[in-house]
Amino acid sequence: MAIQDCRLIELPQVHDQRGNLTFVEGGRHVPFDIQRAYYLYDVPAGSHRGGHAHRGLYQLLIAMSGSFDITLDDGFENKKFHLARPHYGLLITPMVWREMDNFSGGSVCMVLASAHYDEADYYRDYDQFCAAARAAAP
Ligand code: T46
Repeated sequence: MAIQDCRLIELPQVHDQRGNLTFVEGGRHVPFDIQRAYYLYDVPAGSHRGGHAHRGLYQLLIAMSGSFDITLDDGFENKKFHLARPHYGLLITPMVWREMDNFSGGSVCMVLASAHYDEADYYRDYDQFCAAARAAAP
């Protein structure tokens, strides 16, 4: 897995006079079964989150409200995304380091994940992550 596999996914929107509705179906709009949802909210101005990579987890990050930046790094290259609309999700594949910052006031980040929480799936040390990513590269 590499940074090229991470991408913005445009989700369906149903518009009518009552507002908009967006939905996400596992295996259809995202290439994994959804096993967990969690959300980041009440994030103080200037906060940084992330600072880790996952060994096997796939995730879709959605700015449900407000906006924030995410920088991805696969040990070889970086790519920065700005999430600001709830009908776009950022797919993050395994073995990609992520850093999140520039949260706007009142922002909410919802994450759909391919597995239950498992601390053993995390790389939380950047040097260790880079060594593993480079060792696994073809
Ligand atoms: C990611 C970004 C976008 C749980 O107990 N269950 C959970 O499902 C999660 C996600 C976290 N936790 C615990 C683990 C830590 O003790 O909550 C605490 C804070 O987690 P963390 O420091 O990893 O939070 P973030 O915002 O830096 O990262 C999270 C996810 O962990 C991560 O997978 O990609 O959001």
